[in-house]
Amino acid sequence: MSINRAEKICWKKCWILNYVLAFLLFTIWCFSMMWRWHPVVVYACKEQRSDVLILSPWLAPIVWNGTYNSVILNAQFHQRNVRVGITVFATKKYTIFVQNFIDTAEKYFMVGHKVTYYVFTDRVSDIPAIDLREGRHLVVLQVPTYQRWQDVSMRRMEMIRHTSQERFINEVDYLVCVDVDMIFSDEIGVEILSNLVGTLHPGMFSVPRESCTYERNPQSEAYIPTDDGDFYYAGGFFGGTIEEIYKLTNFCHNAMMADQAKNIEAIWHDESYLNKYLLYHKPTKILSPEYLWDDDFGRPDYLKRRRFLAVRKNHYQIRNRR
Ligand code: 5GW
Ligand code: MN
Repeated sequence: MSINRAEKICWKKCWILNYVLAFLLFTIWCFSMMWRWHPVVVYACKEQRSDVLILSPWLAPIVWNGTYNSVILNAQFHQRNVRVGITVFATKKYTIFVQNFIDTAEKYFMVGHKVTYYVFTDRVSDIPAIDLREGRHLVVLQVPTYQRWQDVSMRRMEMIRHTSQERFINEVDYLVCVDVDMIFSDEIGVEILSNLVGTLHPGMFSVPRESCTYERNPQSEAYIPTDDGDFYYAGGFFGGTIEEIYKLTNFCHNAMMADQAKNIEAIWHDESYLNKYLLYHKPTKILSPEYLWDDDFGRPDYLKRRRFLAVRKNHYQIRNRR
């Protein structure tokens, strides 16, 4: 009888002990999971933005400072050994911008990744030899001189389309196509890479769509009705995979040629055709104006970084004299 009672107490104790043990193990497991995820979650959410739109209605991320983690993204893109091409046009006097553009890009653009600069110019001998970091190359490509500046700007589409088939497809995975009268003044990395990428125009940010400077002439191939349009994209910064860039530049060039045959030209030249394309072929990623800023637009609160800045130029000197 007494032995039986002793056994019962022992079993009771064992059950309590088991519960305590299970609870302890569960707590340890919880802590280990927290430890595992803690740094990432906290770091990624450190500066979550609530002051700006960070997701488009079709669920494309809008890239702002504080919305991504470069450590994670760099690891992802290194794993894929991604090669990035950057195209820039410098004809006539615009060759003077090349040195500063590349010098600052060496400091800030895709640091640690494989980069090829493609400089299109009509003055090959004016392009300086520039020291580049390891894994980075400069390719200078000869292009014709166009007299009208509108043609200089618009013909970029045709030349990018042509070179996509000829070279880019064999040499790089992503292409970034930008203006040359710019400098890099903060980091621009793989957070900008995606299938099709447009950049919000710094001057048209937060403007209602009916006030955006889309082409409003129904005769033009770039026509966008006043009750349509979402974002207004800048002509000076777009990107994507070579296939997507081919499709984009092919559309823009063909649309320009169709308009030319009708003797019309869209209000903002290549930018108008780009906006038409991106309205009906939605970008998979959108860059905030951090990626294309001009100090003429001031220093609004939402702008935490100025990564790619327009160089102030003397319009008369740079454009009108030889
Ligand atoms: C552009 C306007 C007037 C006269 C000349 C040009 C011009 C532009 C040029 O002579 N050479 C040249 O290479 N370009 C290319 O077109 C540059 O890559 C330049 O960044 C781009 C767009 O022209 P921008 O930068 O003058 O236009 P905004 O709208 O940025 O001022
Ligand atoms: Mn420019």
